[in-house]
Amino acid sequence: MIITQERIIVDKVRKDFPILHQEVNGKPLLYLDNAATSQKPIVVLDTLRRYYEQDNSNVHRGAHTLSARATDAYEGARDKVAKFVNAASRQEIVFTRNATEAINLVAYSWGLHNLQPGDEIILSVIEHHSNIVPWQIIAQKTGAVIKYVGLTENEEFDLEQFKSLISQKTKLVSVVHVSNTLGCINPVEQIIAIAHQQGAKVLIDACQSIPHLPINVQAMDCDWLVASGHKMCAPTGIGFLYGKEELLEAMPPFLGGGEMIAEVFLEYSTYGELPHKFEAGTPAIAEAIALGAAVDYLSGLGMENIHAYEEELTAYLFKYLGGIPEVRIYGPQPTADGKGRAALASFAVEGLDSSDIATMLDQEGVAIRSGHHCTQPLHRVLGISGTARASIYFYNTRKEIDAFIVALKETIEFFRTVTD
Ligand code: 7TS
Repeated sequence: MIITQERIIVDKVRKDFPILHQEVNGKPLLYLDNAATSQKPIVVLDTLRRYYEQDNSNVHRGAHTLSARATDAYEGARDKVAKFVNAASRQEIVFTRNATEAINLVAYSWGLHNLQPGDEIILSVIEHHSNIVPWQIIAQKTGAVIKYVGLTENEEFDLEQFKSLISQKTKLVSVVHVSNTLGCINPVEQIIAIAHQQGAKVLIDACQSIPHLPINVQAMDCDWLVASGHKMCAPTGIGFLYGKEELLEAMPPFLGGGEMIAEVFLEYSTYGELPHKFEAGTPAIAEAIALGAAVDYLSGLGMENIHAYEEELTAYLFKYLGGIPEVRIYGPQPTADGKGRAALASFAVEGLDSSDIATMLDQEGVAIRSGHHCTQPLHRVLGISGTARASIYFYNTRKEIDAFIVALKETIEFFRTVTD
């Protein structure tokens, strides 16, 4: 199916999302907080319900039929995720609670055991807190040093500065693919190639790219990639780590317990095969199976189609939001046809607090995020304490953007008259 026309979205796709069809504060809900979490299509909701109604059981342990069904569905979801990102094998996909847990897994398992005093970790000032704090903890424990890539004048990842920071001392580069605040799309293929020339490993935070763009981990050649299911139409409580098999093989377990062992003795234990070595305890079974359903749903729409439609909406959003004189949008400008950045806009309105804007818009049924979006260091670099952020997904429409712009203009006008 090709989604390039809004009619198809309104006629078909929006019907798949029951939550969108409601009023909030007496106005039709206009959900523009998709970078925080996406809504869930019926097929995902049905998958959760069907699992609990028909198959609920624990995985990898029972000889009975329900356990076999639950195990097949859970492992089937792993196959779907592996295919979705084009992993070389299913062993390379480890289910985690979310991207944050996946980054911590790499930090504690690989970082703690491979970094030495004086080794360097390169991050960027654009990173979400979840790709900063775990490395700060590991740097404190190992004596490794963190270096940060800054911004270009265009408010994008400074590739030239990255080239000047990287050296033989760099052991790890951990960077976001698409920024949740600036919306810039980082040149990850180049970053990875440069890092590999110096012998450094690369982790890619794909939280804001995988819901919107086709991802191919083999083509990208990243060493690890992390994502959260809840931003890509799946439930909360499920995410995943992709890792190259030989790397995961060499990494010690992150958490110990049931599910991840081969044999346990009183003195020591041996560990299970990949990926089970990293999945201690009863996993989020229903959520993982529902992630598989979400991946099927997204593949059915076509990631290329989703990306193309979102580019149209990006161009539209920037034309009208950027056209409001009091508004300053952060991050790079898209091209006239919406290319070159993600479908979100973090913005400030002169003299207005971002939380006041979001609270006022909520009265009009418009859901946007305000504050630092878990990128406090980036906001400090930009010299601001917070921004308002409208973030789009493929079920949004131009009509909704129109309604958002009207509501925002009214909000700006309201505050102007109150302060005058
Ligand atoms: N990395 C990026 C780029 C993110 O945008 C987020 C969440 C995370 C990591 C962490 O994801 P989690 O599922 O492990 O919590 N970003 C946002 C946001 O922009 N607004 O709310 C959450």
